[in-house]
This record gives sequence, structure tokens and C-alpha cells, in this order.
Amino acid sequence: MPVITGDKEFFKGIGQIKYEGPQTDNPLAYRWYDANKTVAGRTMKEHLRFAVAYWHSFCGNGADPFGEPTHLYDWNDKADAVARAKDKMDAAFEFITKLDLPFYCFHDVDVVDYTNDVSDNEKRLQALTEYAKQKQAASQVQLLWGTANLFSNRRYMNGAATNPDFHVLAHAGAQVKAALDATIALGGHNYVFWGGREGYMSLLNTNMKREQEHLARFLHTAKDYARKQGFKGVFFIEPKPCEPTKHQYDYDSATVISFLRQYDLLKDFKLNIEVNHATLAGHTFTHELQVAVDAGMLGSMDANRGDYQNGWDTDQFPNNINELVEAMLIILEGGGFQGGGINFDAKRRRNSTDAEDLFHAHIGGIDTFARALLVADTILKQSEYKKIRAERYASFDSGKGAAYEKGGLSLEDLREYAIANGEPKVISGRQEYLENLINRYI
Ligand code: XUL
Ligand code: CO
Repeated sequence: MPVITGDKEFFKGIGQIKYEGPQTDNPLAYRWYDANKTVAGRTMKEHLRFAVAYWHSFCGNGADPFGEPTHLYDWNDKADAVARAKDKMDAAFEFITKLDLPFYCFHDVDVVDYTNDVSDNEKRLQALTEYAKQKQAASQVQLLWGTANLFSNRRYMNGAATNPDFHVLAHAGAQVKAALDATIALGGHNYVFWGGREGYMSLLNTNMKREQEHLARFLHTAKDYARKQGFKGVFFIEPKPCEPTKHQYDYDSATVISFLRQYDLLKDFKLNIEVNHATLAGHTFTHELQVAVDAGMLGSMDANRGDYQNGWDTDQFPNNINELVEAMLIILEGGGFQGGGINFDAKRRRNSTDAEDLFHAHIGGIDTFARALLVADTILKQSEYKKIRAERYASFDSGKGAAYEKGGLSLEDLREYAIANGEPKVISGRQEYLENLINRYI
């Protein structure tokens, strides 16, 4: 992939990041991610489908509730919003092509600053859509998904699609229409809905049933519009249990799947699972992945990690090889992502202030996933991992167990079997053995 810069080079002194292998001393090289290497029948690039998140990497400025920005970019200088946005897009494509990654993701307001003028916002986004088209064509970078930010503007403080005020909901509709138009014009592979403020802070002022019905109606309305415009991609819901609202309607994978089933949305929607959202919901990331895989609904993932010592969405870059090997086992056995890929919904820390830190953050996450893919593939091919799990259920493979699975046994039959066969043996689940097996292959 060629490196694409605008008139100005923003990440000076950093060239294209290349695969140099595990032995390299170069911190600005891939040690495990070898894009064209074939693993389990597909290249690493095809398996992992890495995407850079526009909001964290090019909009986030290191500010936190206690302090002012620390990441001071020189693509934010110009007074005119469209000119400023083009500089930012130059920086984005320079960064993505220097990392040699295939995809990016954005919210509408990441690409260009919005005001409260609906028509002007549409024009701004259209101008940047045209600019992005050129950048995509020159670089071969593609849009993994687009989305609308329906949570930052103060009009959305009580929700967007679930707002008690229809007037606010209409603004959300206008915004989603423009974001869908941009996604479609750019050949976006998917479109995401993350719940944002679609939830409640207090039941004292909330009609939960009505709000959930409005959310379903909104998703149908958006989906029908996109399909009418010829959009063939997948819609994703990204579960998250809380933050910013006390209780979000897209709490976790199981909740979202049953919501989609109840409102007849299963055909068009899949899940975009985010690591730290899973842990905020009191689950492991692998639990959320498995729930999605079992329902045939693993669409995509937002990669990051939380912090074991606190309970909020810290969006750190992933770096835990054990966790990612366990995740890759599920993703590989589940047949991969349906439409999506691995989007780094992660930010470097407030005090990581060098432009180079943005590269280190991504290189670390990319390499950890690539290594996890290799390890998981070896475990599936060479170890007893699958066999041990299969054998654990062997009593259902034949005889009465198999008959039971098919619905052929009554409660009386179970009683008879229990008496005829006496007390069951104590059978180990061998958890520590399996944990050691994972470590052995790492
Ligand atoms: C928020 C979050 C969002 C979504 C897209 O926690 O993950 O950035 O990924 O709206
Ligand atoms: Co996310």
C-alpha cells in the first residue's frame, strides 16, 4: 500500500511500518503481523481486518474531566471547518497507510465539526465524503463502518431514538440519514448503532416500554432507508451496559439478541462486541463473543481493554496475549467476523504525548492480535483442546444421551436410567490443565 500524505506530512520521521519478525529490535515494526501470511486458509489481513478509529486517533485530544488537552495536533489549525477537516483527513490517511491497515471507522462529527444547522451539516459531510472518496481510491483503504454520534450534542441528553421528545428524535433521524448517505457513498461495509444515551437515568421519569418500542421503530426506519438506497452491508448494534446512562437498553449480547428477535430485526443486524463493554457488563470478553457466535451474530469487534482496578470505560489498547488467544479461539472456531473486523476503539493515555505514541499503541495491539491468531490456530490444529471439550459431552453422542437430545426421553425414562446405572462417576472439568495448555502454546 502506498503511503498517502496531503500537502504536509504530519507524522514526520516515521515511514511505513513493516513486518520484520519476532527478533527485530525496531519498535516501529511489526513482529507478528505479517499481512499476507496465510493462517488457517486466509491471510492475516483477511482474518483480522484491522481498522483505525477516527475519533480516538484524530479527534481525541487527551483532555479528561480534570484537565485540558495534552495531545496538541497541527491538523486543527484552520478556521474554516471544511478546510480543517480536510487537514485532519490528510493526517488520518497518512497514519492508516503508514500502518498499512485496510480499514477505518468514523462518526459523522469525527470527520467534520457539526453545528446545529442540519442542512449545513449535510453539506459539510458531503464535502468530506467527496474528499474521502479520493483518499480511499488513492490508498485502497476502505470504510469498515460509519455511524452517527447521537450522544454528544446537548439535545441528546435524554437519548436520541429513545428521547421522550419527538422533536429530538427527528434530529437524530436527520443525522442518521446523512451518516448513512456518507457510508453508502464511500462503499462502507457496515453501519453501527451504539446505544449512546439510549437508556435511562431514573425510572421515575421514564416509560421504558415506550422508549424501547421507539428504538426498534428507529432501527427499522433507518434500515429501510439504507436498503432503499441500495446498501447491502450489515447493521451492527454495539452492546454496552452503562456509561453514559445509568442503564442502557443494549446492555450485553444476550439482551441485544433478544431485543432484535422481539422486534423482527435479526435478519439485518449483527453484533459489534467491544472488550471493555463486556467487562463493564460483568462478563468476560470471551463470554460475549461466544453468545454472539452461538446465535450466528458475530459481526465485528471494537478492540481495547479496561483496567482491573476500576469500573469505567478506559479504552486502553489491547496487550494481553492470554485474553486474546482465548478470544481468537472463539472467533476462529466461529468462522470469523460477518462483515466486520477489528476496530481499535482505544486511545493512548493522556500523558502519551508524542505522535510516535499513536504508532506504538496500534503496533502493540495489532501484534498481540496477530500473535494470538497464530497461537489459536496452532492450538486448534495440534493440541487436544477441541478433543477434551468434545469428550466432555460424549455421553450425549450415543445411546440414551443422544435419544434425550433428540427429545426422545420422558422424565420417567430419566428416572429409570438413573436407577439402572447407579451413582455417576466424579468427572474433572480439567480447567487448570486447559489453562496450562494455552500457556504452553503461547
Ligand atoms: C463508546 C463506544 C463508541 C462506539 C461507536 O463506548 O464504544 O465509540 O464504538 O459509537
Ligand atoms: Co466502541
